[in-house]
Amino acid sequence: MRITALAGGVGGARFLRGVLAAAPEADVAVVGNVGDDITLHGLRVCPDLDTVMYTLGGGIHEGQGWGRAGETFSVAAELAEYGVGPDWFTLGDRDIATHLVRTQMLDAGYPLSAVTEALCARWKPGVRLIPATDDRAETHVVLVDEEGNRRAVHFQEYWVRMHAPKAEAITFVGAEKAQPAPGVMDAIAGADVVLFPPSNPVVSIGAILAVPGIREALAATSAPVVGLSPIIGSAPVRGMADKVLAAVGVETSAAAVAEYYGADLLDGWLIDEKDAAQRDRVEAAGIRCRAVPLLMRDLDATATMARAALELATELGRPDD
Ligand code: FO1
Repeated sequence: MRITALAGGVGGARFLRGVLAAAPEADVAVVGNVGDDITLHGLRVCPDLDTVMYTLGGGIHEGQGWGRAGETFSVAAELAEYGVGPDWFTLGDRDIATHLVRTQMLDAGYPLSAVTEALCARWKPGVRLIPATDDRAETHVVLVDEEGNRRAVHFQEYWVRMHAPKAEAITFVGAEKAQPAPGVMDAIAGADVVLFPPSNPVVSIGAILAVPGIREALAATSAPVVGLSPIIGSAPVRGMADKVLAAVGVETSAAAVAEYYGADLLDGWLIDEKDAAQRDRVEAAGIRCRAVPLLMRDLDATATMARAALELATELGRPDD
């Protein structure tokens, strides 16, 4: 079975571990978010691609869900001694090796998709990780800052330095000129099942959908597209989805996120049992809905979620349905 998943960072990567456990024989392609990418100290950092690569490759810092396990921070400490910032985004020594390899390959002219393939040759994540685009399409957040000035800040500054204050708008800078990376359209067209993991609908999945052609390919595919709500109750399981959903005028609820994606994209939607009362609203939007436990407490729970998503996809895929 060929599975294609659109994935952001921590939530997406953890869910993918469940997919691999639930369908060990499947051929899994992951279209990764590049909206979080940032250039720091001359190095290109791709947080969401690295989180998928490290998580599935066994190198992730489990507690954080990003960065390397067993990390040290000698370089960061030296940079601080030089007074070289930013002091709010710390790169670990091991992680810096990834950014050095990536940056020197990009500078040599390799596209990000080829760089990602080369990095994954070491980590062997067990999935084909493809960036949504080889072009730059960084997520910036429009807000009124501490001094009352309306300005756009890079997503990382919004999230890591400012701790996700009220956002007025989200922009994917340059996305309108970006092209899907080689392999992305084939991964969508050739999939038997497409999954939207419980990633951030706006700045992770949304940033991928902002690349022209990807949303259209998903709407056109005959494969069932099944998503899992990142919202349980009225709050995101992790991160700042509530803040960015508010910025795009969407209520923070499982049903509202399904409506945000729309029935042209989604065929099925898993919500947590706590939100079972919202099932009719999702079905009324033309999206098949099931209420199942959605907390990824451990690998077993995550594999069970993945199995539920694949079962719903199978049910949707049956022509008589
Ligand atoms: N998040 C933080 O809260 N503080 C950091 O200093 C930080 C550094 C960092 C370095 C590399 C990397 O891949 C991720 C890093 N993150 C950090 C997490 C990052 O903001 C998130 O992984 C995503 O961009 C949001 O999902």
